[in-house]
Amino acid sequence: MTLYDYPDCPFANKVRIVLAEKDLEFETVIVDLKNNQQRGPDFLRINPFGKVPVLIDEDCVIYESSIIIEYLNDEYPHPPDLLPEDSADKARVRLLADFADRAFTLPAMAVERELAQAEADENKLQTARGVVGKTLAMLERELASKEYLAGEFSLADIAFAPVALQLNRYGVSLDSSLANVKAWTARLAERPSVGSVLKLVA
Ligand SMILES: N[C@@H](CCC(=O)N[C@@H](CS)C(=O)NCC(=O)O)C(=O)O
Repeated sequence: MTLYDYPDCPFANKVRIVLAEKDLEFETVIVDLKNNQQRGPDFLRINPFGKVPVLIDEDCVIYESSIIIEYLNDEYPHPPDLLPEDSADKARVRLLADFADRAFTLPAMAVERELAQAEADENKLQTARGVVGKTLAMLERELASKEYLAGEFSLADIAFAPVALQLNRYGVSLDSSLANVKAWTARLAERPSVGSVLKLVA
């Protein structure tokens, strides 16, 4: 198995956590995003969207991190199963995982992009951090009576973990109103899969 990756890409980190959970061996190919290797013809033949991560498993080429992690859970069903059994619960996990990509990881990356500018646009920063903040408040409510987002550890937790455990990178901190989120990030950090993949700075 080969993972086309880029260091600290939160989407690739979701995949690496699932690979670690499943104890799967893989090779890494680093795509040089800084020099636009993802826009070259060789990479676009692998992923027409020109983005990492991409997973190649024998003759199966998969891109989009949410599709890759579902594939890994299907193809390597040995424990842990990272999706619940019940269809409605499964749909809920998928909704949360999709929400993580759209309303947490993407705005967090927008913050990072802005911080990398010589002069950050304060309005853009505030807007993107505001979206991250609203999602943290939603997580706080979700986690009121649960250890993990779906009760048991699942793909939903994995989808949030790369940003949730590296909030300092985006200039966001967990204040006292986010006690459930704080306890959840501590639980996530204790998992060997998560701890081995993420540089834990939150
Ligand atoms: N929806 C994609 C997003 C992947 C993505 O945005 N990857 C970034 C790196 S973290 C990338 O490849 N950026 C290169 C570019 O957009 O040119 C997924 O979930 O896999």
